[in-house]
Amino acid sequence: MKAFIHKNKDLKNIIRETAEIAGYLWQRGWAERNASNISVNITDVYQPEISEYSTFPFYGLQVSYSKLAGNLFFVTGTGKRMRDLTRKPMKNALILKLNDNASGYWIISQKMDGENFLPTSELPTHLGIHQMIAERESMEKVVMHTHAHDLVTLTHAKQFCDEDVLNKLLWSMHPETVIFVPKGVGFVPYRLPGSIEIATETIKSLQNHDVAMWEKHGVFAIGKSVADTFDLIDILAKSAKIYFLCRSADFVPESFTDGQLAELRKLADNF
Ligand code: 2HA
Ligand code: ZN
Repeated sequence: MKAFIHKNKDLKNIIRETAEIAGYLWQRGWAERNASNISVNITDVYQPEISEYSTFPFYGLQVSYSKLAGNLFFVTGTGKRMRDLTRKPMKNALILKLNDNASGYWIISQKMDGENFLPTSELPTHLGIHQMIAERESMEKVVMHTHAHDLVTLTHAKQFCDEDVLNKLLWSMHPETVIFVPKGVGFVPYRLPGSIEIATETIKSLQNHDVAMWEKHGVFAIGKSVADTFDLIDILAKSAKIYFLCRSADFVPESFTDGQLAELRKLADNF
């Protein structure tokens, strides 16, 4: 581990928490092979001197993220496994710093002559979301993508590929979902993973929600910490699971009544 990480308690805690949660993604069965990726904006936690990074490898970006100029991110690596990240975070994730016009980044956590790797293939979506967060000046620091299969399964049925239908279903299965995911989920129709198109649609969706469901692929969520972000997905996945358990027991769930939902929503408002 690089000396600057060792010396920074806050940064070490973020890395430790990400490693722990990466293990949960794997245990949940949401992170097969290299599936899932996480990025954390660590600009408030660490700012290196230019002499510490100017000689490191530099990579250009397809799109410039002007609001993120000079920002630093802890990001999982492309092709890396969440289960490996749990044991060896800095061999499976990296720290990058955007340049002053945000047209590219240095990877400042890797050895110049070591076995280097690039950030997640979903980097355009991650940076686009962080840029949206910076524009509206809200407090989220974390973007998480994972293949939460109960939620993905829902999006294989046309009838659920609709934001209102999805939210009614997910809120009606479990009280926690109304309380902890009051903004519900956004729905992003199928687009090629890693593309600018899917990034654009996801950013649009996350303007009004903390979680966006990608049709036939996975979910993207934002939060203040890695644990909080995981919790949002975990709660929604629980709702979907209850629905499928009812259906596999061969009955249609009764769901909450409108009155019960309204009562829960009031509780959520005061939470
Ligand atoms: O990190 O999940 O969508 C790999 C993926 C790409
Ligand atoms: Zn994915």
